[in-house]
Amino acid sequence: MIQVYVALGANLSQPIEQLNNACQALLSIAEDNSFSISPYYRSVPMGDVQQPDYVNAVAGFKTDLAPIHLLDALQKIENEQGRLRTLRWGPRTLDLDLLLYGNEHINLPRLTVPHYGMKQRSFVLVPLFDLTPTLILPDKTPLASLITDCLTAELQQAQ
Ligand code: PH2
Ligand code: MG
Ligand code: MG
Repeated sequence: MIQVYVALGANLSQPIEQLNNACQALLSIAEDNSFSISPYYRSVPMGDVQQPDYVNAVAGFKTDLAPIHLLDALQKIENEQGRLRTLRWGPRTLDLDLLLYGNEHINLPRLTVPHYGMKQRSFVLVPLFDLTPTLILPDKTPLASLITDCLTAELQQAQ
């Protein structure tokens, strides 16, 4: 059984509800009593596309699924929630990104873990820190060393 972390993001079609529904779906693939979810944060869109603010969070849970099967399960949840995505970096109803799969480094055509942008993104680092403040990343960086006031100030509590 391996501990995994998944980033959740949505900025269309009632984003908070999208995240609530995604949590129910993730709960059903998580090992019993292993699921936790961070607070939801509102964040300004990263990238050049004009689009609504995002609601972001991070979920952590344990699973026996192999990385590619976990990715399949995440993409199935995205599709079941009517994922709309017309543009790379553009607005979407639900985005589930696999951040960490234990301490493994995975480089497959469909899947790169750790997620390539996670160390630069406040909307990933801050909720991940809420869940597991003692986390050491696979490259041995303590998560706490990446958390700054400036980063935290980029986010607002959703709801
Ligand atoms: N996701 C993107 C592009 N830009 N900006 C924020 N704030 N949050 C996201 O989840 C996000 C983004 C593409 O996945
Ligand atoms: Mg994605
Ligand atoms: Mg993403």
